[in-house]
Amino acid sequence: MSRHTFACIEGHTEGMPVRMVVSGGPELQGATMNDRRLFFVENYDWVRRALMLEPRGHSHMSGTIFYPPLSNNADFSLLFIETSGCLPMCGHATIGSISFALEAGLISPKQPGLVVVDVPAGQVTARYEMDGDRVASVRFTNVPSFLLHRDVEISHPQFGKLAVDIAYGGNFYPIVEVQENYPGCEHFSPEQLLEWGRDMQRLVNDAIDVVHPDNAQIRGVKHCMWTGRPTVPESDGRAVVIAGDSLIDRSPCGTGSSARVAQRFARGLLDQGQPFKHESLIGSRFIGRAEEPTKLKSGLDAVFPSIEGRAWITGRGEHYVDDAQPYAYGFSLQEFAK
Ligand code: PYC
Repeated sequence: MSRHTFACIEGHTEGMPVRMVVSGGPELQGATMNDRRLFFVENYDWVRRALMLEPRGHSHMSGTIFYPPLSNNADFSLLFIETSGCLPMCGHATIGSISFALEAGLISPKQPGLVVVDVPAGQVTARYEMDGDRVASVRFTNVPSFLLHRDVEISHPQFGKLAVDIAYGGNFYPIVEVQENYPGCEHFSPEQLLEWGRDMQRLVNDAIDVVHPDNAQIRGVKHCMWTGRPTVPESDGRAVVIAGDSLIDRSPCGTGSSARVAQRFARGLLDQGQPFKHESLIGSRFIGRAEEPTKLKSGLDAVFPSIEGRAWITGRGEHYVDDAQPYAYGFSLQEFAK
């Protein structure tokens, strides 16, 4: 019989859960965080399942494992664990983990006000503001983000013909803007958007091979962004992001907002540095900015987006994974569905 204990900081970023494992995470092998992510997936995926799925988690759970820095200039490293797998990058979990690490005293940044984190997608730099001993906001600069395909025609079972942009912000997103056959996310229930978002992922993957121009290992669509009208005039846009089969982001989604910033910048709808206040399903907000234009190695135009948001610690937990427990390694209801 074996028993494992995971100590976690629990909280949320703009409403979206972040469970950060601070002790008990497995030792990983590999030169980069992406190599370590692949090592984890191969050898320790049970840790992700046990901590993200039921009965310890739920279908909208999301988390990270906190590790020491890999690069000399970094303050720490992160592995992202989700209900759907291990993403190369997760924006809301980055904002949450930086806030938690600072507030819990797990890091003392080399340069106050600036945190550098090694993540599987590369290195992320973030500026943060303190309010007493609380982190008031975190603004991270993401990996180069870009609009890969414009106006891809998709025949959706619910809406008929839709023109969909496919943009990258650390993950690929089909972005559905309001158009003749799609009136906006505010007209539909979260359950409908989830189901139709699953359809959209499948339809896009059937229609085109979505591949990162600089890294053929990054391919395929596992998310969908339904946009719509914001609930307050101060916001510039609204999005409901579906990830994998079962997750609806409660935040505006960090990588999704990065993809939307890149899409709008490429289409001339957003200027460099101009704030884009992006609202979520529940009305929480990230501020996205197109910080600096760049080019991919392949020559495609891209941009470094930044995403600013807030996170809160709601508690601390110890989770036991014990062979003797029923459902010790987690389950999702989908696994039982016909
Ligand atoms: O914030 O990047 C994000 C994210 C990805 C999936 C859920 N949230």
